[in-house]
Amino acid sequence: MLRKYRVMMLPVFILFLVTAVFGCTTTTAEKESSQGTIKDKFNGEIIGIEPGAGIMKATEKAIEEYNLDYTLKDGSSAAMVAALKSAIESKKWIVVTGWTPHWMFARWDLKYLEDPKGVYGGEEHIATIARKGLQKDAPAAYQMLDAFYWQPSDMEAVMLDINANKMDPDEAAQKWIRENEDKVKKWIPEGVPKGNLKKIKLGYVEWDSEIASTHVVKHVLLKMGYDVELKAVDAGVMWTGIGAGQFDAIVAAWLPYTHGDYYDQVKDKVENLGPNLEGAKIGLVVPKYVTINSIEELNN
Ligand code: PBE
Repeated sequence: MLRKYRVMMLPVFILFLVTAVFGCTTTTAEKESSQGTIKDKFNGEIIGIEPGAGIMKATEKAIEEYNLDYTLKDGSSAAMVAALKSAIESKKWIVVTGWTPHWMFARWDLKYLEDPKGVYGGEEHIATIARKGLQKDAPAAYQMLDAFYWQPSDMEAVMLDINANKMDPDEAAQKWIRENEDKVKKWIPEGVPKGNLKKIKLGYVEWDSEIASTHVVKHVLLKMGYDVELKAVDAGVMWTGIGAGQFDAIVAAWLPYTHGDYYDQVKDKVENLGPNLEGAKIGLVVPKYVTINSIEELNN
């Protein structure tokens, strides 16, 4: 009886074994396919910023040119950095629209994905643009804006104070001015009349880099005795605004590429005072632990 029972149980046991082994194999296989492609690891998403930014247009172009099966998420620069931070904390893969100068490169180990098709346009500069007539209305301010020129490391110092050290932009700008008197002195003209215009209106977008530069310029103009009004708007409004003379100046023109289209629409109506910073760059940025190196690999 006992023996008969054992013989009967044998197929059941075998069935059990087979199920266990196959069951296990299936689970592993399933796991592999869900972790599988590069695209899955990035959740099929590129984390973008404000809709009007040049880098958003460039990324749409990149999606087309590299045939990327990805969705570009828009939002804000702050939300992009928050997503990057939380991905890094859990070592997840993430790809964001990024730019230099930016404090995030000092804070985390990041890299640009190579862009063999040159969609993001290579190295560029940030220019100062004035409305026509500013030179006549506020000669000293105009000359200061024309002379304003600094290094990426200067801008990064201000950005880092604001973003990593949680300093107020005005405070961070004043601190940088205090610590860089020699540089600032060269921007302030001597013996040039202030002119009839007492209040200078600067337009900008709340990108971390532009918050830094615009606040530094604001405090230099205040030191010179002008009133200053800052107006935070989006990229399109900043450009139509300077074209229409609603702003006296902007120090946030990323050229020749990122804001190329915007600039072309107003270039006959404004005065380009040239670069205030050289060595700027935009592109797709990932944490260094991400094992791909090129935009082309995003589809793998
Ligand atoms: N940015 C920062 C801007 C210019 C400055 C790269 C986000 C843009 O894409 O328009």
